[in-house]
Amino acid sequence: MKMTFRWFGEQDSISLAAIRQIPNMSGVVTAVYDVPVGDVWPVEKIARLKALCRRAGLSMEVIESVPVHEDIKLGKPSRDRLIANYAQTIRNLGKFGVRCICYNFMPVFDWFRTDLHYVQPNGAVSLAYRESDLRKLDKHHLRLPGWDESYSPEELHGLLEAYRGITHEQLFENLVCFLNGIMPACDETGIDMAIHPDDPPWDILSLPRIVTSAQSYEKMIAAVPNVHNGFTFCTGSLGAGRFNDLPKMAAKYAKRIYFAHLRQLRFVNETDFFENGHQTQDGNIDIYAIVKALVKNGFAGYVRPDHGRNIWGENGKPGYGLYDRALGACYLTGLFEAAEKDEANERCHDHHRTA
Ligand code: DNO
Repeated sequence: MKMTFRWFGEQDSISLAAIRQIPNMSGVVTAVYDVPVGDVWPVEKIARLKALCRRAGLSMEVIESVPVHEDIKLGKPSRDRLIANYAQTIRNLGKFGVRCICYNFMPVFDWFRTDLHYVQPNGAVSLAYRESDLRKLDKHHLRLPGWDESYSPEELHGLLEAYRGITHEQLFENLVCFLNGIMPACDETGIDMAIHPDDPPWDILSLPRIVTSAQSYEKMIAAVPNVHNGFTFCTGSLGAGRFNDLPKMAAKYAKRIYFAHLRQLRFVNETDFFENGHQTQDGNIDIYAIVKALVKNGFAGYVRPDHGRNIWGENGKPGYGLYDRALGACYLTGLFEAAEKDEANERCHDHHRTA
């Protein structure tokens, strides 16, 4: 396991020096933010980002995200050129030691919450999701901090129209076409693609969503068996669906999970929840069981603490303050240390028993 931390580039209010001081921090997960979606990331920009990380003593082996252009998701004629551009970006990233790319295939919107400032009884502030609030939202004026894309109201309207009539099956076929187009670049560079699940894992605002469950994982592996076609196991996204058994999924796909986003949420009813500190006792996601399942089944990927609360008076980007994510990183490091040592001991006992 390699512990990492998301860094939103030079615009991030959190410095690389601060990230470096978090115990056990190996590197950052970052992106080039000033290239339009669909264009090739120039080598110079990647080199600059890498140099900043290296100077701070941090690696840059994971990119989150190289966004996928909507025309690719929609299967438009321009997709061939856009997929070729994406493949070139992969090749460029490969020159700088990148090992894993996190991306998503959610139409139009990335992760989705209805409240960015949910104040908990203890004063901590976190993100929350309420189904009734979703219905009240004006879907033509949406923007969440942390999304890689932003659209004007006109663009948004056009996109929502373009998705009318796109079925789950078509969207899935477009995903397969995209993956088949970029796998040669992954084979060449050794870069693993790690798809982020849809968050929340069901259709929202009449848009189809296709990466929601163990069945989606099965379907993706069957369609594109190449080992570079893998997953970002985001416990907060998949866990918002009560139908998902996360420890079971972690065990089954441990070797295809190249990146784990570990975070917590607490349900307040069947669909509504708020996000919380990372500890297992703080919510409905059994982080302890997930870490154990990953370790036991050969997980060798990257980990990052995910959305944290804003605590201790911090007024950070919602979900992405420094303090609570740093606490999360320490908690996760402790769990991994225990699980890895238990696993090593068990192997040793098994060896002696059979010797
Ligand atoms: C949310 C993040 C997502 C993720 C993208 C990957 O906090 O995990 O925005 O970066 O879905 O493409």
